[in-house]
Amino acid sequence: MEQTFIMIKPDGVQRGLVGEIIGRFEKKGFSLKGLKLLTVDQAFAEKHYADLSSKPFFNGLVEYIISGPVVAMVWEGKNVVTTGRKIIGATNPAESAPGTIRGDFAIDIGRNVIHGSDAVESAKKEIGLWFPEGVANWSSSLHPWIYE
Ligand code: 3AN
Repeated sequence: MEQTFIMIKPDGVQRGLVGEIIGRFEKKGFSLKGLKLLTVDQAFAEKHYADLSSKPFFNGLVEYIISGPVVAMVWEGKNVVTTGRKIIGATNPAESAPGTIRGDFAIDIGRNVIHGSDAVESAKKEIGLWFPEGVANWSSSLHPWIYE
């Protein structure tokens, strides 16, 4: 089954949005496979955002991500990468639809509360980076009530 990497950024943790965000993924029917709260250092943040290293906002982005603890998670389910991005909403909260996490809880692009992998391949890479110890192996007994 498909997995995605989801991270609640420091602003989401500081604002007390952890429960709200986890609840949205849980209520959708996705399964939580990995979960930890940690503060990352500059080298780790630069690795996570390596694809954006040439962007003018890169340094600010790294500063923001290392500014406090984040919640790193692995969620599993059918189409979880694409559907997870829909639950999160557009990168710029000014354009994220109401009902999405960023649409409901964010205003500025540089404080957009949450990260979600943008493709199955990047999800694999990010899960490997953030969870080198591996993730839990369990299957929800609710599957027959979620999947046909
Ligand atoms: P997403 O997080 O929606 O996949 P990316 O991968 O393009 O978006 O950008 C990663 C992060 O970089 C965003 N979540 C946001 O915090 C930051 N970012 C993207 N574009 C900008 C921008 N124009 N100005 C400031 N920060 C940005």
